[in-house]
Parts: sequence; structure tokens; C-alpha cells
Amino acid sequence: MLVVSEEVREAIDARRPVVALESTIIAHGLPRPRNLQVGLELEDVVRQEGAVPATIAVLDGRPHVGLDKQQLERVANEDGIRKLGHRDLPLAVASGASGATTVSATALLAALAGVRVFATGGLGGVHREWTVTQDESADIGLLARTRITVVCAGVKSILDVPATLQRLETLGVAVAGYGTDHFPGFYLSDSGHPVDWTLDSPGQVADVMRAQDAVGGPESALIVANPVPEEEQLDPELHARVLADALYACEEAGVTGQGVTPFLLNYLVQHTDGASLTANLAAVRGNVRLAARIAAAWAGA
Ligand code: PSU
Ligand code: MN
Repeated sequence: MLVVSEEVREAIDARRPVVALESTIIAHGLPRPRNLQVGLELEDVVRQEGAVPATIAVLDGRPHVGLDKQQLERVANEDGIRKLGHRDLPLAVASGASGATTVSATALLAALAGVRVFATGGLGGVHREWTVTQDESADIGLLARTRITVVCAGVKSILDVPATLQRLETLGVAVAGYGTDHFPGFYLSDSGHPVDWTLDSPGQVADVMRAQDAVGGPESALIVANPVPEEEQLDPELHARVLADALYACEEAGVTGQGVTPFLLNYLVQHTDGASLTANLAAVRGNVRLAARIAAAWAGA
């Protein structure tokens, strides 16, 4: 069922470092034409660190692990390309649909292909007003059931961050700050919330991954929360102001379900003169670089 590209297959078989990359950020999280450049650039970052990138998406009903340039172009530019969470995968496969994969779908496909390390921007999580809308990203539940290491800049700051941290605790998903004892805030270096564990090197992360396998128990993920450097973060005051407007606009527009996250991210880009995009990209780039180093430490076992 899975189409694993030759390059990725060879790297997995030879136990060389591989980093899975998601495609929703390309198709639905970033504006065109910047999105394609970013998709290519992130793959370059992985290669510069000596690892193999495995961007994941579903094309014409086939889940792909590792895309060539033409396939990445389809993800970035095809009108009507769907956003696929893990629950959508069988529907897309059976109907021959094409779609970009979210963190949940990407993590699942990566794990099925034998890729252990995955980089993204910010995870989905518990939305504000959750008690009314019941909107909690499927990312969280899937990571509670999948053995993968996700490098992210925390969860998207459009969310209810403390509620999301609580859900991760409840579901038993391991969380560590990378070089920090605070949970990062996606566009911001610090969400203001503490984390219980800090890891300081790729080798330490790989040690935890090995310990996960040694200890056993439920096959859950490890979240490595890597802050965007302070000098590249979005101005916290601008962030607070525009986010409040964005949440209001989203409600006014009646956007729900899968549309909420892309609406909010796009609103922030529009109303910060692109500053949120710059911070988002800095965060993703840093995560991809760190993920490649972790994959190398993991492969070097
Ligand atoms: N990180 C980014 N931009 C994004 C996303 C992550 O920097 O667009 C995507 C991821 O694919 C994540 C999804 O899984 O947003 C969450 O969507 P939802 O809240 O609908 O579950
Ligand atoms: Mn949602």
C-alpha cells in the first residue's frame, strides 16, 4: 500500500538517518508560492545535515513516503488538494483522492514505513473554547498511540496551550523541552508554561528513544519541544493583539473543524505583515535541523 521512494527505502534498510516531513504545512499552512520553496528548502536542510528527507503525502489514493520534485509541486500547487488526518487515510485511499497529511497522518505513515524521527512546525492540540466546540486535534490522540519522535516548536499558539499540555499528560505522551525548561510557544520562544524534562543534545534524545523501547508499555511518541530562537520570534505584543483579532474573525466567519487552523495561521500572516510567517519558518527550519541531528544520533546506535 505504501509507496516508499527508492532513496528513503535504501536509507531505512541501511539504517541511515531519515527525517519524515509533513505536507499540510506546505499545502494548507503557508501561502503560495512561498510554500513550494519552503518544502524544497526543508528537504535541503535535512540533506545538509547528512540525513534523507521523507516528505509524506497521499497522491491519487496512494500514500507516499518520500516525494520527488514533481510530486512536491503537486502538493504545493494543486487546487483542491485535501487536508488528511489519520482518519481520512482509508477514505482517500479507497477513493483515489490526493491530500496533504497532517501531523497525525504523517506520524502514522512514517511509523508504518519504519521512520522514527519527524519534524514539523507546531503540533495541533486543544483549541480555545474547547468546552463548546470539542475541537481537539487528532494529532494528540495519534501521538499517544504511535512510537515516533516529533520535533516541534510546541503546539500552535492559537490553541489553549495549558489544556493541550494537560491532555498530553493524561494520554501519557512524553514531552521534553530542548535546551529549555519551558514549553515553547510556536511563534514565541516561550509559552510561559513549564515542562518537567529538559534534553540538551541529540544524543540525549536518542538515549530516551532507546529507553522508550527498552521500558516498553504503550507505543506512544516522544515530543521534543524546540523553541524558535528569541531573536527570530514574533513580537509577543503583536502576537497577542493579532491573535485576539484572529480568533474573533474566525468565529464571525463561522469557520469550524479542519478549516480553523489554516484560517487562523493565514489571518496572522495577513495581519502581521508576514512577520508570523518569518517566525513560523524560523521555527520549522530549526526543528528540521534538530530532527536530522537526532536521526543521526539514533542511527549511530
Ligand atoms: N505546523 C505548522 N503549520 C501547519 C501545521 C503544523 O507550522 O499548518 C498543521 C499540521 O499538519 C497539524 C495541523 O497537524 O496543522 C493541525 O490541524 P488541526 O488543528 O485541524 O488538527
Ligand atoms: Mn481541529
